Order: sequence, then structure tokens, then C-alpha cells
Amino acid sequence: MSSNYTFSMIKPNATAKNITGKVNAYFEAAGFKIVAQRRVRLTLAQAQKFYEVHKERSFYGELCEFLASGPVVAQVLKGPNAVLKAREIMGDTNPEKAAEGTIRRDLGDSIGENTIHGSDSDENAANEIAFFFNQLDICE
Ligand code: FUP
Repeated sequence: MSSNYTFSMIKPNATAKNITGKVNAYFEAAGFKIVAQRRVRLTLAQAQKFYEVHKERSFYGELCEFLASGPVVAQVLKGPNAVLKAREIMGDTNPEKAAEGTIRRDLGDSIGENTIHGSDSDENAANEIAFFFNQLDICE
């Protein structure tokens, strides 16, 4: 059975544009409850740790530098079938390929600066939630 929780993170291109409320509105309109949220600026070392799963990819260096370039907003979302449903709302990694009405299509700037990160499995969601939050930070 899939989990009711997932992790999402608003990226520095979106915090720079002050559109975190706009992003949140997509999740809330789709029935998600944001049960934890934290605005934080990661160091480069923390960004490298967060994106460790991508360390073999050609764009890893760039990706980590971008993530550490400004504040992010880390979030725990609660809703049925959370991982898949949240990724649906986010849209394709590349904003140009993302469906109409998705966050990345409407608010993404490029494949790297695509405004939002979402966990791709229940296991990664649990790890990514634990990276930013304690159990006590999650309030339903
Ligand atoms: P997603 O699961 O949709 O976030 O996409 P990926 O796991 O494939 O990629 C992780 C992050 O790497 C994306 F958010 C953006 C970045 N990326 C690039 O910068 N270039 C690429 O070609 C692919 C991904």
C-alpha cells in the first residue's frame, strides 16, 4: 500500500520570485494538506548530501550549486497516494514538456530550475522527510 505522505521542496528560483504561496495553492487545491514546512538555506555540503542519489549524473555539480544558491521551502504533504499524486501536480521534470496546469509548466523556468522537487518513491520520501524534519515538526 502506498503512503499518504510525501516530501516536496520549493527550489531557489521560486523563493527568489516570492511565489511560494502560489506553489502551495496547487497542492492545497488538489486536496493535499501541508503538514510541515520549513524555509531554509542549505550549504553546498548539505545540498550535495540531499542530492546524493544523483551523484553519478553529469549535471550533479550544477544541481547542487543551484540548490544551495538561495532559500528552499521543504514540505511534508499529506494526501492519498501522495508520491504519485504530488508528482502529477508537479508535472514533467522539463517545464516545456509538462502538462498544462502543472506547477512546473506554469511556474518552472528550465529543466534545472523547475521550481519544485518531489520524492519519487515512498522510501525516498521517508529519507527526504527525515533529512529536514523531526516527527514533532509534523502537525496534522
Ligand atoms: P524529477 O524526479 O522529476 O525531479 O527528475 P530527475 O530525478 O530526473 O532530476 C532531478 C533534478 O535534476 C531535476 F529536478 C532537475 C535536474 N535535472 C537537470 O538539471 N538536468 C536534466 O537533464 C535532468 C534533471
